[in-house]
Amino acid sequence: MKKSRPHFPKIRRIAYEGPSSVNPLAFRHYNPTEVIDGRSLKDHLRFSVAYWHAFRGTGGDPFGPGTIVRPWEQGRDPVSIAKVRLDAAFEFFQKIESPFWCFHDRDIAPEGRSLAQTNRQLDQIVAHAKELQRATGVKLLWGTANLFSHPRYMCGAATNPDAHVFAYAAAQVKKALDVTKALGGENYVFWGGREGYETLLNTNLKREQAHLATFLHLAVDYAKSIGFKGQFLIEPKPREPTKHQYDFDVAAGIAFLRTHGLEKHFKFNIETNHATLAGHSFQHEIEVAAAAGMLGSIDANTGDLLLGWDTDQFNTDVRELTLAMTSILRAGGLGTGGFNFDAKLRRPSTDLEDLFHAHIGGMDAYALAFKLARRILAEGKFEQFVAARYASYDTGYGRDLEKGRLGFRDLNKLVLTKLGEPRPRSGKQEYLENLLASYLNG
Ligand code: XLS
Ligand code: NI
Ligand code: NI
Repeated sequence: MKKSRPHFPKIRRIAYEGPSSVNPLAFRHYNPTEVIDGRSLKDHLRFSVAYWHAFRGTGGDPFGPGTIVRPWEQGRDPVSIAKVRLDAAFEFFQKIESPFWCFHDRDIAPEGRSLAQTNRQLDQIVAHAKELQRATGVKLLWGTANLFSHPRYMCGAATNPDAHVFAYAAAQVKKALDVTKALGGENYVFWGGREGYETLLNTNLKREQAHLATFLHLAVDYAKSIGFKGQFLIEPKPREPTKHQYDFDVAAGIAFLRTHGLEKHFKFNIETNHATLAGHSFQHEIEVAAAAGMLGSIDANTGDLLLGWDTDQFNTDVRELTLAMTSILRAGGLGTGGFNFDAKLRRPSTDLEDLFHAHIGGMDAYALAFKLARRILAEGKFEQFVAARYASYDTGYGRDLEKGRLGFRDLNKLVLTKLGEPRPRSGKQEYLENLLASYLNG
């Protein structure tokens, strides 16, 4: 492949300089080649850059247009621009030491006048992406289809009241699965962008949910037919853009998948900002998915608790990430998943360099959280506390109870004849919070 001139000429590959470094363009905690338990940190963390934010984000918001102008966005032919943009992106992935990237079909290639033309354009870009992946070693964490931006999807895709739109969305996802497979994607994500409703006055909720399930079954069948082995992931979000989205949170997602016989085929892609929009903590959503054996991947970002929407900021809150990481590690990790920075620059962050600062901050925070969580788990103080807290279920009548050997009559007799009144036992929250702080603050 011919070498073009660099798109980030002033920035070299970001190096690890250690915790005492004051260089803002260096890693302080993320040392990609550091080997832990026989695996490099790069392989443990499986970071990914989100193409839509990093390379299609312009800083636009409902109150004004974009502010971010990239030097490579020049020319008339959208397909040629898309190719150069991809070159810039892969230079960035390498310089920021990200082993993966993620995209929506419409982020990487422009929509044409017909689906056939759109698909041809997508094929051209995918061929180029394949070449760039080969040349750089950067891999595809997941692909997905944008079923929410085009006006045809204003009332949903799989849940659209018009079967014609359902059919169109199916055709689009068929193609998105083809290209995700062609690029070796390790997962495929369904985020139900407009799969919900604005008002129940015009909505048949039961029928829409059944259509969504049908759509997912068809996707599973098609993936099988083409030999796509990637993991399917549902990304829950309670609202935005619609008022109510069917994949509200992980618990609603599990209920939906089980109701429709889809639970074997899906896991969850959990996004921090979506968790908090649903009124949960990030760690809560991870625990709920892990308890069901359905923890898949992470969309790494954060919201702003003073704002009620998906602000998609880079997360540098080591406390929150350490808690999340302990739950992830305890669950056995993310498997084929990874940490995808579904996060964008603030509107006034217009320098090319800002893209580096943003990802360095996110990667360093996750790397530090990973190390802290490993220490916490290795020392096992919280695990021991929690185990002791439930110890009454390990022996005697507590064990019989867990095994289903006792009924209400037995328990009633036990209390009346032997046990009497339970003694209060402290939950020791403040002690545990101090213990956590001692790990975080050294
Ligand atoms: C939007 C979602 C979206 C998905 C991919 O809120 O986070 O970016 O991750 O469609
Ligand atoms: Ni996301
Ligand atoms: Ni989001």
